[in-house]
Order: sequence, then structure tokens, then C-alpha cells
Amino acid sequence: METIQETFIKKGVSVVPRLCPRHQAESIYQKIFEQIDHCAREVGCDIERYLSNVSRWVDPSPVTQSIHTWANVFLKNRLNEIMGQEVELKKTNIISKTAYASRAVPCHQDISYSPDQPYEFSLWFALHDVTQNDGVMEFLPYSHHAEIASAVDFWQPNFIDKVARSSAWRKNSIHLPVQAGDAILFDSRIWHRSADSQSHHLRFAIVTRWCRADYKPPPHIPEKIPADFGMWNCGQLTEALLKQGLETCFQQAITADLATYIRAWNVKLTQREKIPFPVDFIHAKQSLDDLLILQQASVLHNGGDAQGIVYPKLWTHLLEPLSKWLNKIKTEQTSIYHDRP
Ligand SMILES: O=C(O)CCC(=O)C(=O)O
Repeated sequence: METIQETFIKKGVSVVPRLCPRHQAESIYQKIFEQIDHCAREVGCDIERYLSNVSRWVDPSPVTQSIHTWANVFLKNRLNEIMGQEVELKKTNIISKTAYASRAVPCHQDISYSPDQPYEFSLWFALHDVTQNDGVMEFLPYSHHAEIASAVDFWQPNFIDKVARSSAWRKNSIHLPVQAGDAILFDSRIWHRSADSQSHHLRFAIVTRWCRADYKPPPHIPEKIPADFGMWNCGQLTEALLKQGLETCFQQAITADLATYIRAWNVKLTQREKIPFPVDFIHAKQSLDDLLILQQASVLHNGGDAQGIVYPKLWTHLLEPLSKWLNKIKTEQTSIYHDRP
């Protein structure tokens, strides 16, 4: 029978059954949950609201601190045995799916997101049972031998997962249900995704990134290509648009940070000030509140949005109509300037 390492090398993915006993996974989850509850209170919202906007925490974070040593000692020892050589821990994440954020993470290759500091493989450790309906991990076996594509920017508004619709994916992908305490080992070049959760059960995983001692990164990893509004520029664009909007709509010129612009816009929407473009006040305000939670979680907890929900929602409810209006004003001003005798 093939070893876990042989399957991993051949197919790019392999399951590690019972990496640790279920009760250990459960007690790790309890500690993580207590930390998340604390984080939610710190940003002034309930845990449901926090978890609808924050679904990933990267070490160093108060949420990952209770597992830091466990990953570096227990997981490392188990991986040294499985791989038959020393491995080095590069990064630790906790990733969640819940009733409040239950979407898919679209098809991608991990390596494309860190071209400057590539890692070799991930260990996805399940803290809950994951059946077909719980946001199961899915893989395209052998695709780690394919050419590396640029990172997929699934934070773009109206993003469509073309790989998941491809015939190769539909014919050859596999899904890997696991139990609490099991893990999945996968190559950083393999195409994979996590499905949306239909059950809305808790599905937390500890996702660690590793290299073997003799790891040689592939020679060519494409650069990330920023979209018009997406993963790599949405923070700056949002800040610039909100600032410009305050100046142009309300003659309120301030130079501050994103949180201040969000709060200032929130006041305008709450007071139902006259806004010169069509906007759904309730949705726009809710999207701003959500972004403020994500922003605070990012600063305080190294938290992020694994499913790409928060920024695209704000784009639809406020930023897109605002940017169209700002462009219109700019065009009108330019034409007045050019029309001068
Ligand atoms: O846990 C998930 O939902 C997605 C994890 C994933 O795709 C990754 O860690 O690369």
C-alpha cells in the first residue's frame, strides 16, 4: 500500500487519518472559540456579526496564539515522520465556515499568492467533522504538475469561478470529507477549493504551511495581477473613494484613515443626508459597518475575509454608484474647462 507521502508526491494531495484524537481537536476548538468571542467583544459586536465578516486569522493573532506551540511541536513531529525528513513551519492560519459566512473559497493554487515567499505544502487540520455539505475541501489530483497560473482574485465584484465550471474540474476533481482530528496534506501548486456550506454547521480548520529542508521553489511563479477592484487594491481604492466622496458630496475635506472615512460616511447615511447618487441607505450602511468590523479585526487580530464577502458587498451598495457619480462630475468639469473660449 502507498504511504501518505507517496500519495502526496504522486497526486499532490493525501489524507492523514486521525492525526490526533477527536477530543484533542475539540479542546483546541474550545480555546479558539473563547478567543474569537473575546475578539468580537473587543470590536463591539456579537460573535455572529464578527464571524460573518471575519473568517481567517493568521499567526500572530490572539486567535492562533493557543495553537502556536502545538503546531510547531506536535504537527512538526508528525510531519517529520510522514515526510521522512525535517520540515519547517512557515505560516499558521485558522479558517472558518459558519452559518454566518458559508460561501465557497473558489478554485486556486496557493503558491501564486506568495510568489516572493513560496511554501511547499499545506496541512489542513479539521477541528470539526466535514461531510459533503459542510464546506468540504475539493482537489484536482495531479494538477500540481500543471503550469502555475497567476493568483485568482476572487474578491472582484461579480467574480465567476471558471475553473470550477471547467470540464476538467467537473470530471476529475475529488472531494475529501474528513472527521475532527483528520488532516489533508496538499501541494502548494495543486488546484483546490472549499465548497460552500449547505449545512451551516461549524467548520473550523487549522491550516499550516510548510517546506521540507531541501525544498526548491519552482523557477517561475507568475506575479499577481491586480483587478480594477479586488484583493490587492480594494483597501486603498475604498479609502480613496470614501475620502473623495466626502469632499465632493459634502465638502468635508479630511485626511485621515479608512476607519475615520467609514465612520464619517456612516454618519451621513444614518442622518439620511442628501446623497447625489442613487443609494440604498440600509444596505450601504450595513456594508460600511461590516467593513469597519473587518478593518478592526485586521488591525487587532490579524483577521481577514477568507471568502471575499465584505469588500464586494460594499462595492455594490456604495462604492460603485459613488465612483460612477465622481467620474461623471470629473467628465463634466473637464468638458467645461475644454469648452472655455
Ligand atoms: O479552508 C478553506 O475553506 C479553504 C482553505 C484553502 O483553500 C487554503 O488554505 O488554501
